Amino acid sequence: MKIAIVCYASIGGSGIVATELAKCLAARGHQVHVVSREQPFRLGDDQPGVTFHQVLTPSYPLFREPQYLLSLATRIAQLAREVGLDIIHAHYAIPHATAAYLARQILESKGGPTPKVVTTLHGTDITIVGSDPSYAETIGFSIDRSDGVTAVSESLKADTYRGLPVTRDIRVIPNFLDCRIHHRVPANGLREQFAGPGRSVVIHVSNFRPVKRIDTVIDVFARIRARQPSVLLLVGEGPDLPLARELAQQRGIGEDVLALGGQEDVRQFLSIADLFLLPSATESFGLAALEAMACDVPVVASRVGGLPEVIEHGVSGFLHPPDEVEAMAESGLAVLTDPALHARIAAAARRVVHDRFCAEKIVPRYERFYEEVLAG
Ligand code: GMT
Repeated sequence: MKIAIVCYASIGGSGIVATELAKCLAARGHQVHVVSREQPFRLGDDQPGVTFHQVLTPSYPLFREPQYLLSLATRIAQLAREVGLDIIHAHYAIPHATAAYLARQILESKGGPTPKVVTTLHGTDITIVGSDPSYAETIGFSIDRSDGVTAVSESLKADTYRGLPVTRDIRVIPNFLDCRIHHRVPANGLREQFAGPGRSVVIHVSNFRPVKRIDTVIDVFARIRARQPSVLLLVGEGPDLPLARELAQQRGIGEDVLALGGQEDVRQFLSIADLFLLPSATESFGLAALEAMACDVPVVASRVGGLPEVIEHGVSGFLHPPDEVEAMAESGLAVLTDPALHARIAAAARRVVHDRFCAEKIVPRYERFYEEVLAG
């Protein structure tokens, strides 16, 4: 098949999943075209079977706003004509589902062959941004007009019907990892750079937006550190990172909260961690949690959205209501101070990833879905 994957290139789960899907589909013999504003950071320069197509959005002094939707739709339509696409797969509905819909309409109007549009819903494209009254009608319309729609969890599927004017079928295809690559790697002295003997390493990886509740990350960590010597590694960038630093200083724990910025290979840092904190307000799936679990790191997370579809409380991690900071700290302390419990949870977490969320289990489901959509 000839497939265009349309996605965000910035550090974020939807772009990561789209890029990994592109690589896996190419490895399975498909011709894959990635369409984005910049090259996604996990794509790498020389990916056999994958071609990157940059979307250029010219500026014009009259416009204050970049017209990305229009340049993206135009680029997709051009690409479809150039290579004869079978599928346009839009990851994250805003504005990708709308751009794909427009591109298909343009192609249809010219009477040439028309690719099918598949949209994958990822999270805030539905739960926070997409259901905002400023967007809901157009986004709902674009999703409904896709030829096939998938969501990354049952929870997100339910949120879509609740929050948007969408009536069509939605297939749940969960996120995945390349398990051959994504696992615990040797530490090679990295841990000693952050924590001496007897100290635990707690980690949080995100794009530091309000939905990640960075204040709660600091709060839970402060409670853990008061009873167990530990450091907190913050991996990623985003608007709330300064808040994390400020709160850590205010609480007098600044020297134990280390911001490492965006990292291309998060595995290295997950592989030296003992505990992952994810107290998000909402999380349609929690790819960051899955990455931690694949590296044998127990996760303490909020019981929200799709996280219960990934983590079983007390078995493969811990889930608490987002405001139960004390309970999150207690679960964190339990795994950090009880090596047998830590080993049990880490092993169960790794098993969950291997049994349910490896690429070889999930990518064929996307292929079958494409075939169904192409068959109409
Ligand atoms: O929706 C977002 O906030 C952005 C998106 C992203 O690109 O990082 O994250 C969502 O998609 C990920 C990949 O499917 C999921 O693992 C995240 O849980 C989800 N984020 C939220 O729901 C907050």
